[in-house]
Amino acid sequence: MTEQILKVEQVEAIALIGLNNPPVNALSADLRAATYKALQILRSDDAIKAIVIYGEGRFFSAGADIKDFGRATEKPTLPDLLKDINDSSKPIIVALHGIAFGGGLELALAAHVRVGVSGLRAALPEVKLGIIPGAGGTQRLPRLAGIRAAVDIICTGKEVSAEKALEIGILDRLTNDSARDAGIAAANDVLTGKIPANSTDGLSIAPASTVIDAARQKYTGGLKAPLRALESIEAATRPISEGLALEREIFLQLMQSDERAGLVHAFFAERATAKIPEQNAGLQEINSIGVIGGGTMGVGIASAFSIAGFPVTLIELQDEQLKRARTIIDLNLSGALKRGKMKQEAYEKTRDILHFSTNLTDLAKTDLVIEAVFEDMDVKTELFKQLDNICKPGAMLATNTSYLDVNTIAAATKRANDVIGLHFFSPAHIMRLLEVVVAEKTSPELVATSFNLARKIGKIPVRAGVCDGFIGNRILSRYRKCCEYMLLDGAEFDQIDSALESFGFAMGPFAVADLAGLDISYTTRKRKAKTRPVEERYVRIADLVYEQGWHGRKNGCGFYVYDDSKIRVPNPGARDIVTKERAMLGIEPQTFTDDDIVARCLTTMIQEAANVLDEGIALRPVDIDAVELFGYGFPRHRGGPLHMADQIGLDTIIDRIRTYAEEDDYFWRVPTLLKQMLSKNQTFADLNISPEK
Ligand code: T1G
Repeated sequence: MTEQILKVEQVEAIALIGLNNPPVNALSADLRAATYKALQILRSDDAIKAIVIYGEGRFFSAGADIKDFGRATEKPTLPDLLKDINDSSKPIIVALHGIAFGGGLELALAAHVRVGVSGLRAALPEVKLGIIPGAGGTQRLPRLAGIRAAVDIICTGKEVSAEKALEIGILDRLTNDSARDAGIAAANDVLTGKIPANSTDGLSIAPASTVIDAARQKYTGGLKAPLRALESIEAATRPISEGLALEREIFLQLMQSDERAGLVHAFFAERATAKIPEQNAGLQEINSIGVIGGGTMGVGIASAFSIAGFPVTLIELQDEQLKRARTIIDLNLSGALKRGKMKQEAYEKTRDILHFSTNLTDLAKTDLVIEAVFEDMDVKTELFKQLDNICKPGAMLATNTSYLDVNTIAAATKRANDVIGLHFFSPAHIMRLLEVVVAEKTSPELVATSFNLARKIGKIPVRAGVCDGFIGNRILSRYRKCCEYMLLDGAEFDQIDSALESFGFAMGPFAVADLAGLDISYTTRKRKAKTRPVEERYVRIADLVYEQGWHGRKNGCGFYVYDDSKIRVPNPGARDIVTKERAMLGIEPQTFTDDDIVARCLTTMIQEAANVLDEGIALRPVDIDAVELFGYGFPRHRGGPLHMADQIGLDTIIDRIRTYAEEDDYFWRVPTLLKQMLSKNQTFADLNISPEK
């Protein structure tokens, strides 16, 4: 094991330890044990005068092995290993390239000299996982870079460039060599006295209470980790042993928190969705993109591909609409440039390869065409018939429909295997989720190609089957209905919004409805009225609000009244509508606590998610969590509805559904899958490991 996981060699008086634990050089128990042992052997060898640690492969290290979280830590722990490094009688030089995150960076901070290779990205991202650096980061980073920089880096988890790391004292030197060569050169300079080798733990720093106090005011977003990190950083002015002990105590406490479990689940969810049955299918070459429709979605999709450097042709019916689309795409591209998502050169090149046309035949040679026109089946099928005639054989044809039947759209062509759903979320150049909707005849190559493309444009693809609303909108529709029922039955709309916002959603459902435009949802409801089951309760409140001419934020009034500052105040007229509607239906308003509101919403999301899973619309529970986290604003630290279902317990969920069913046994029915899981004592996490039920 030692030989494989570490590459140890000697160059004259210098020993080299190469970390070799693909794919990310995670500091697993085996790697720690091997490094600890190698250091002992090398230190006892008189021929060795200095030791270099570097990373084999793509980068230095992504830090502790996140898969080990929640398990007992095997010895030596990372703090043990790092203390051993700091206390080493022989100088230890760490050479960093690519990525040095979390425990990887902490390892370097404990060494005597740090040399970086250009392009290095350093970070202590632990707060993003609900914990604080647990191997000296909160004590050693302040000693090297000062409290202000440490607070900024640790409380946000943000990345620091190689240049910045050099400037603030994390690095002693920055080079363009390979990490191994840079390490050897630095070790030679240490041995000849050109670079001093210092013990970080021996450094002391002055208190900076104003910095800490200001940060305390800033990190009040409800997450525990940034505030606990501050507590630990504050202790860096004390002797190192005391600071390290406090850091460890906080770290171990946070390791047990729901916040940590949720954030780690979200980390793995982001990556798990890529594992699909089609992952080994061949890829189609996609070098040009056509987008049809210059509305919000079309413009966002065109921007997303342009930002990633693809040549894009956008089609609209009229010059006027094209002009508007061009202006917005320009704004999106310059925004991406400003945010550092694009380099200047790429920005200019992209603008050169962005075309606008009113002529569909301009897509004749395009590799991928995405339709983002009006959400109407007749309009879409007519367009796909035309595309079938215009597009070259083998071109990939995608619809951005958010709920229509992709099988029917595909059947409008004579090449259904070339048709797929690519459901983007608005604003499409920002939102990370992409539902890849696989229709009956969609070829595996198309699915694999879509996943590959999604990654290239920075999206998180989730595989979905065909049904009304796919994964996300189907669950959203249940959630909204549940909120409307509570509104009619006695909760006020602003209470529902604020309860869900306190839970962690950026906006509650009624504020979202105002933002999206009450006119849009009104039209959708009217269109769906014919197919609405007669047994289903229908709440007219949103219709009545719209019929007053209140369209939401766009005309300053909806459920709320908005002034120029966009501060919302409940609309008394909307309140009045609610009261009258309750009275008209003879409903005696009941009291809902904030907890009741959240419990009902979560329960119905879980209920619908279980049906989505059972019908095979989603591959695994984790795919549903990913959809909710990356497309629907489900709070990341909660991990997603099915992660929460496991925490709450299936028996509780089922009990809740049965209790709510006493009011409405059409809406509240226990899904078959939940009953089966309960009888087999299964959790959703079990289904992630083994997709078959
Ligand atoms: N542990 C375990 N697995 C990891 C991992 C880690 N730290 N980092 C990545 N992976 C897996 C990942 O799940 C994926 O697996 C594969 O590696 C490739 O990753 C004591 C306690 C490093 C920038 O938070 O930010 O140190 O899906 O697809 O795009 O204080 O991974 O292939 O099966 O993301 O090139 C702090 C998290 C740990 C770093 C590489 N470290 N990782 O991105 O590849 S806590 C982090 C990342 C800690 C100490 C504390 C990124 C990356 P699979 P990938 P990538």
